[in-house]
Amino acid sequence: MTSATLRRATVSGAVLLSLLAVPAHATADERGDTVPTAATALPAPDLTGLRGVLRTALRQGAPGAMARIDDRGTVRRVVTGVADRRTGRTISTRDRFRIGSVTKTFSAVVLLQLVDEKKLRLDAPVNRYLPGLLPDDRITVRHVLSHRSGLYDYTNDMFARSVPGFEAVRTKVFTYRQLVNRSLRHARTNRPGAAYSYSNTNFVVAGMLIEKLTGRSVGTAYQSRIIEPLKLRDTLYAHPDTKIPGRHTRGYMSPDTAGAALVDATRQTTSWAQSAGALISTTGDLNTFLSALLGGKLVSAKSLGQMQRWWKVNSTTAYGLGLRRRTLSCGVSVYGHTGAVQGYYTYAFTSKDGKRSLSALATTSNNGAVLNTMMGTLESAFCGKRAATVRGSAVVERYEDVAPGVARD
Ligand code: REY
Repeated sequence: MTSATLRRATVSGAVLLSLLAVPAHATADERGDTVPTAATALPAPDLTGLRGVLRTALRQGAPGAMARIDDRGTVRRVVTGVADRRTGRTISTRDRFRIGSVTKTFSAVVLLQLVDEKKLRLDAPVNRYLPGLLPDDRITVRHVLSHRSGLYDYTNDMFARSVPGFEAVRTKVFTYRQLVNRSLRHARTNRPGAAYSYSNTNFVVAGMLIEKLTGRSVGTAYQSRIIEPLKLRDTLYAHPDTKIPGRHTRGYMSPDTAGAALVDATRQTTSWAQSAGALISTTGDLNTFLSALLGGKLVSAKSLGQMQRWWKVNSTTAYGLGLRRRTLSCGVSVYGHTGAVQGYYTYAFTSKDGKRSLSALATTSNNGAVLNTMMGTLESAFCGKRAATVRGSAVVERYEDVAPGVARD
């Protein structure tokens, strides 16, 4: 069977993995998985495929979907659907939206800058900087930024019932400590450092570290350390304001009960997330941010190396410090994060050298089908026509970026 026939056939995850080309000069990382390091040219993006992915997301219930690729100065934009179901305005890549956990990469960058400034040590206990905060002195800053602290994700029970859970916190303003306390009511998920378990609590602790070490709010830290230097004119930390200022797309959460109306989730404090997920941005700004990060413009080479000490999560993904690596069906690895706040699913990833970036958004959430479909935007943007496909849509593994129970099948 040729690989072309294989790609047309129904491909299982195992077969798909055997199609991944791993060059002989791959390096072993922290957990021993292999990563291609050669700077091979990327295949051209497949814009027809990208459009198909976005249309599928619409069919599956997203009111709007869009993607923007920035590739060495060339910008490509694909949009479908509406920014506002009431007015019917077409969605635009200039629209701002809630980026959810892509915020975690911003928080990690601020902390790595503080490491560069010798104000923070990755292997020091969190409790050295925030005395008595955590019940275990062995939990380090590195454990927190790599989701290996074992701190339970308080959003699991907060959003066990998606719509009522959301409505209960939509306009609430939490202190960081209240969020950490919600986590500490539960047993830890693992011994410090021993296992990866995605948890928003980690990046609430990250926010507390930022505020303790800078003496200013996280919003000020993002502003002065990332947003201003990179001139990200559409990126802002509005917490605890409920509005998205300026031109933006609305976000619509899927209801828990089939057939019920979509919930307009645009207005919310996002206080349940804060430094774990409350930033607002655009596809263009996210591409600029990730290109700058992987291009070495935000943290020192040493710190960028620390952010890329990978912990294997599954066969195709690994987590560093506030940064995820995904290996796509064509063997290309991409670096970035995903976000899932009510009404908005975001994918923001860049190539190893930061020179090609993709940011994509679907304006719905609580819809596992759309979440998985949107992963196909990475395949189209970085694998082009080499993306493995099954009956026209990109082959992707199940989504594992958010806390258990976040996506719905
Ligand atoms: C929040 C719930 C999920 C989303 C979360 N988001 O941890 C962080 C991220 C900041 O990764 C909500 N899901 C939804 C549920 C599931 O309510 N029961 O999909 O709208 O960005």
